[in-house]
Amino acid sequence: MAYKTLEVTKDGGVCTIKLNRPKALNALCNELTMELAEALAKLETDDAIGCVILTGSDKAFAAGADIKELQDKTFLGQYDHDVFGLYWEAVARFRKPIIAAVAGYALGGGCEIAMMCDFIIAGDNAKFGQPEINLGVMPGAGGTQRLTRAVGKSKAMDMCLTGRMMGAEEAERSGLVSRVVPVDELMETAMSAAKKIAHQSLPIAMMTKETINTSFETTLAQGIHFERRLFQAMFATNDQKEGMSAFTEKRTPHFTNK
Ligand code: DAK
Repeated sequence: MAYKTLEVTKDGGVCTIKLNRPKALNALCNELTMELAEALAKLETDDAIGCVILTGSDKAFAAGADIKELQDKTFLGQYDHDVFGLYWEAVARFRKPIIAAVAGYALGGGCEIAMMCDFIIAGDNAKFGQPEINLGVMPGAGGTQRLTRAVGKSKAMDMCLTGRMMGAEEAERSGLVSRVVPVDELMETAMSAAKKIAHQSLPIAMMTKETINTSFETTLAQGIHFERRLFQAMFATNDQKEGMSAFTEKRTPHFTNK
């Protein structure tokens, strides 16, 4: 299906979703937001896809929510039609592995969406920020919560209160991104990571993701309990048998997602 604000391509178990509103630096308008949620919903049940890459252009991953659409909104307009709450959360709710490949600006909602992905690979020109305070508001799609969990209170306060941007090197040092690569190697690096993931057992990768995400919602003891149960449950899969047989037989495993 063709989208107006996204380019969606598939290659070897990986789907790449490229945000595509270059003139507005990929500002997240309602149309883009709804198309993104629709694309992810389709991928959720696409058996050929084991990993998704969410990316933008070399200049901007996304410069935030579309301020031109937001400026005249009222409280009830936001509350009754909570487009962002409803549809951006589709990224956080997505059950398969999803990588954000970020070059250029990831600001406001752009930074929030990148943080909803499982991990972020950044080009060396990436700039992360929650500059909403400059607009007379604050982050509204998880920025105050996810950024704080990623980089700690001091840096989250600094970024949300001053609105300053964080470069790629600082973002890696602070734990916001998993790796930084030259921007012209960004997609190649993200694709290589995504293909590696897509060739694993999908249910095992999904349970791994679910378990790591659980660590943000539980006590340590509950999280470890959850991990142990899922680890034990993995022994009910063919893929556990295949993975361990392949190791002992010194061959590459062939996972069937069963
Ligand atoms: N919205 C709309 N248009 C944008 C935009 C944005 N966020 N960012 C850039 N653009 C447009 C510019 O207006 C300009 O369009 P024209 O004037 O050419 O028509 C074009 O993109 C190029 O931008 P610039 O000329 O400004 O380019 P520069 O290289 O000079 O500057 C910049 C790049 C990224 C530093 C600058 O564009 C900038 O500061 N952009 C705004 C960044 C920002 O403040 N982002 C936060 C947006 S607020 C919610 C939850 C969450 C949210 C909302 C609701 N609910 C639960 C209800 C989230 C809010 C946000 O994200």
